[in-house]
Amino acid sequence: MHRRTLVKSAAALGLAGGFGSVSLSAFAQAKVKPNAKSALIVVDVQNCFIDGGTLPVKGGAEVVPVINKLADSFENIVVTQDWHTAGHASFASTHAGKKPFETTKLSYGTQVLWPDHCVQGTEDAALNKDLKLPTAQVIIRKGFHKNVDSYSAFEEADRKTSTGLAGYLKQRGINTVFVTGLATDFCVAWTALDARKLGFQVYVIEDATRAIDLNGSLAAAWKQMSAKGVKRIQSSDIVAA
Ligand code: VGL
Ligand code: ZN
Repeated sequence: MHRRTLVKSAAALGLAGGFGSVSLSAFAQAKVKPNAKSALIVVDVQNCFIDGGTLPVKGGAEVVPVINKLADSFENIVVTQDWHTAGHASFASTHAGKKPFETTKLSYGTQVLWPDHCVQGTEDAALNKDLKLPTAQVIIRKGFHKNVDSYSAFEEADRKTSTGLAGYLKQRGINTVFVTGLATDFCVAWTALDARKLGFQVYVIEDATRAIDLNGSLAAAWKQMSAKGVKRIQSSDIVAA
């Protein structure tokens, strides 16, 4: 770390001015410090994306304790839910002759087709019961227009329809988001990329995410995110392991 960065982070941590004895261990434990203008975004930690659900992400349950612990470091928490109609356009079963994980063309472009998942009001679409976020302030539901998917928490796949989240965050003075949840290469990545596009500082907390990894989608997502200035960090950068 360069000296100037070190001094700046020391100031940010409130350590400038004579607390020499605590400084080094404090750096090791908290390289990134969320503040009142930061929000934790918890993407789609729903039964559908966890073992026993309709579109399970490998290791999906493992993000839950990591996110629960991170929550203590945030004043602002946003939760999202994938919330599809029955017969949604993103479901393979809606398209004759199509199987899950194939693609089709919809009005807005290529759409990956998924197993039926996260149908509104079902237990499958509920937030995982082990997720403990009593201080979360808003739940954004997405993907509820039958003919349009929405991986991103900000904008639907037609690239026109807003979910309202950007306005909500901006009106509350939030300028930095930390994205976690499922899945790294779909809803997390699209949310992070849209947040950058909308002018937020963006961190993805890697060990608080798990991926679907369809045909190299995970590597592609990280490449795109890093090209757009999304910062890739670990939960240990924020809270002691
Ligand atoms: C997601 C595929 C379909 C996600 C949602 O949450 O990443 N992936 N719907
Ligand atoms: Zn979905």
